[in-house]
Amino acid sequence: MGKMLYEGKAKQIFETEKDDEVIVYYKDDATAFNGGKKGTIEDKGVLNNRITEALFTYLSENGIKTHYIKTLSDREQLVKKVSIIPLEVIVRNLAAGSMAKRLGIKEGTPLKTTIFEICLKDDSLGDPMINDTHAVGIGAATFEELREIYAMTDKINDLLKAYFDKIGIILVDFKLEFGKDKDGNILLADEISPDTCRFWDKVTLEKLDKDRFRRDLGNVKGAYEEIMGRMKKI
Ligand code: U5P
Repeated sequence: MGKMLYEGKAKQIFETEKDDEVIVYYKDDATAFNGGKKGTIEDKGVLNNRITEALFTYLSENGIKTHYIKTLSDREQLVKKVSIIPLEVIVRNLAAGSMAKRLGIKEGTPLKTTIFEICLKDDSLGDPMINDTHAVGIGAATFEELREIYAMTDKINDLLKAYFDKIGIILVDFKLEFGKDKDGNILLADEISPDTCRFWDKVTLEKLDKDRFRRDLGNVKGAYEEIMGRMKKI
């Protein structure tokens, strides 16, 4: 494998022989609360690699441009090299997590419209929430790029909600990241997995995502396996 270009909390990025492709390696490490809580979840890297593979393939079959090229092994994907737009785009279909807490709303409360939030990707600042004019003002993206990102995000939300509904899962909220390829095209990047989404069982409302780790609910690996197992039925 080539030189490691970057190491994040849950993934490592390696160079390849081609300068426009990189390898993503999925680790078992888990962090929460901006690194304040650390642990490992056995086989999480394998599960998130496979879950992301299936979801990025589904999204690209439905017209979403993504960085995903192919899966190389249980923990490795080949992806297009992009320059990451330093924003985390969060979609909320139901109130939960930080928004429920910040606004004093009970988790699970329906929302009158889908909520999009953007946060600046900066660990040292704890990924602060910003608005569109902050993002443009500090040079993180242009208004045109934000328009395209929101249009893609809206379509991704519709596709993912429909997908998970078929396997008895409510997509409560999730986080996306986007990057630009060498030609300036905006591509969906990073991962979509139980690390980056809240998944609740439609009937029991059981949490099947990283909140089991964040909140010490136990059976974290089992929840990720449950998501993978149901996805295999599609
Ligand atoms: N999220 C991430 N990474 C972050 C912050 C949030 O993937 O650094 C995801 C959570 O998994 C959740 C959604 O699905 O974004 C909203 O998180 P929160 O703002 O309620 O914590």
